[in-house]
Amino acid sequence: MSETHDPRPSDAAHAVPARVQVGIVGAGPAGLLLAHLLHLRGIDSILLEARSREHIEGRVRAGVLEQGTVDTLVEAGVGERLRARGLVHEGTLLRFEGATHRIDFKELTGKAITVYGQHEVVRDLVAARIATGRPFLFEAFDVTLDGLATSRPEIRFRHGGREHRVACDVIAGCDGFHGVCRPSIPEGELRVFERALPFAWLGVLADAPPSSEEIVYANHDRGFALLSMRSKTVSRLYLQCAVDEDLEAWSDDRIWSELTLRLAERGGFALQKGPITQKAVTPLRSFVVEPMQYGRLFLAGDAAHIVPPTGAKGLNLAVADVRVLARALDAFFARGDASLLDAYSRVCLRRVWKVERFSWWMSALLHRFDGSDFDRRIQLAELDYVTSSRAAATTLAENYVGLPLD
Ligand code: FAS
Ligand code: PHB
Repeated sequence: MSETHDPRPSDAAHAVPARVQVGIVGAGPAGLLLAHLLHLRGIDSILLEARSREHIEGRVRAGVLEQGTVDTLVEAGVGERLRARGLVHEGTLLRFEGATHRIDFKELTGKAITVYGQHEVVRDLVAARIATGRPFLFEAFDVTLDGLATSRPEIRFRHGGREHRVACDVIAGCDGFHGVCRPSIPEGELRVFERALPFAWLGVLADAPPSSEEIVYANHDRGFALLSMRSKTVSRLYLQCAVDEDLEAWSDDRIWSELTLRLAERGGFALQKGPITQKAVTPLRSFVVEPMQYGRLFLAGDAAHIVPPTGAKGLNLAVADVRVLARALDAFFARGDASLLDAYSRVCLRRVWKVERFSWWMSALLHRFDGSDFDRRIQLAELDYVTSSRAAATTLAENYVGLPLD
């Protein structure tokens, strides 16, 4: 696929309007997709991102897109590279006690997933935003929000050495777990639900052809391992590690050696190795705030919730939130109907909690816990049940490919 040269932001994209209908903080998948869906509905917005374009387009994170996410991106006109480069998977592999079992998504649900890096999704949406000429500012610093409980909230920020303030009708907090929007909500307004897992993931990106056509989830006595990919020549792999794991203690050789042990198969399994180009340790947590809104501020994606990545849900949940928010904002601006905005949290949280449940269940199924021998037997029995019962396999499959979108 020949790479068309992405347009550079026009001057219009750097012009800061005095007011907009929607101020969007954060240009990850949530903020970028919301900006595009609003554009398609003729709703104006400003999109503010703290980091540089190069940084957000190079940030390797999620890799699995639900069918609904793919459909959303294609319907929004930003799915061309995704359709050309995405790897469609009709199943996934669970490996435990040296044996491999396939969960056949297509046969069980009629759907598939697509492996396509989050950074590629971001790249496609950045190009689409720039092509609209609407305000899009990278390296926007010191964002603060005011007047959230009024009908004219404001965003203040610094950009290009100047202070700016933009009056909005609505603000979308799409600035991720560490952003400023959620903390801008007054103390006592939010209820936080949080649970940390007692381990983390050491994730690597490697210039090595994937050693499996489909994603492999391995539950091994030494710990969990995941074999995924970004293309036919780039592998994405993860190892369960300690929460405070010292990355410096993990040479490439040690990583490959541990992955080889954990992904081993009774009939032999050759793991293709190659130069590791990125490595990082990511903590695993579940986190939800209720409600996901306050006054004219609406939180979407990681700003509102975090799931352990075992179920490959983080990015997909952000897309689901944004679909609900875009439809609600369309009703608000087109007809003055605020009912969908009022229902935003309730509608999103129904899916959020079902996805939290699935992500937690997948994490409990596949990782090694310092539990009793009894716990280990129960875990292996659950794996045996999931891979030998159509009903049990269907529940995994229908959650993994994505529950129906609202
Ligand atoms: P994001 O965090 O992607 O985007 C928020 C954006 O807001 C960022 O660009 C940030 O720079 C910007 N921002 C923050 N503060 C700001 C401020 N004050 N002003 C302006 N901009 C600001 N999910 C999976 O499904 N599978 C995975 O394997 C996986 N791996 C992950 C690895 C890591 C290290 C992390 C952190 C997350 C991972 N996730 C994974 C989850 C991830 O994919 C998120 O679910 C997804 O990025 C959610 O998208 P957003 O809600 O847009 O948040
Ligand atoms: C990935 O490819 O990054 C990936 C795949 C499956 C997961 C999590 C991450 O469950």
